[in-house]
Amino acid sequence: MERTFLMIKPDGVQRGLIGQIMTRFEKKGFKLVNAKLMTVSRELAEKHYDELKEKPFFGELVDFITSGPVFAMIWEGNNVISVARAMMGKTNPADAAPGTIRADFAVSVGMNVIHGSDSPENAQREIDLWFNGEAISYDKTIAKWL
Ligand code: DAT
Ligand code: MG
Repeated sequence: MERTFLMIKPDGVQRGLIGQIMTRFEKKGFKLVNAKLMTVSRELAEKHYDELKEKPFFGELVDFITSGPVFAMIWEGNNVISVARAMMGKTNPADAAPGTIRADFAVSVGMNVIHGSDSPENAQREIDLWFNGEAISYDKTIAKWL
């Protein structure tokens, strides 16, 4: 079963959006297999966003991600990587389709509330980086209805 790494960024935590965002993924039928509220070191933020280190906004991005606690999660389900990205909406909330998380909860590209892995390779890399690869395996009786 596919797994992805999702993270509610410091703006989402400060604005009290953790519950509403998690509810969307629960209602969709995805399974939560790990989660934690945590502060982020610069080292972790820089490793996480390593692909963007040459971008002009990299310093601001690391400042932002380390500015307050984030809520890190691993979710499991069919095609969860691409479906979670679709539920999040485009990177810039101004371009995100109505009904997506970024469209409904955010207005600026810098503070766009949520991160989600963009490929199977990055999902595995990010699950290893943030959770040391650890997730909870368990059955839900509802699974046969999904
Ligand atoms: P995504 O988060 O949709 O995967 P990304 O990986 O390209 O987008 O960029 C990571 C984060 O960096 C993004 O969520 C917000 C920030 N960012 C991206 N492009 C930006 C820009 N042009 N100006 C400021 N911040 C930007
Ligand atoms: Mg990305």
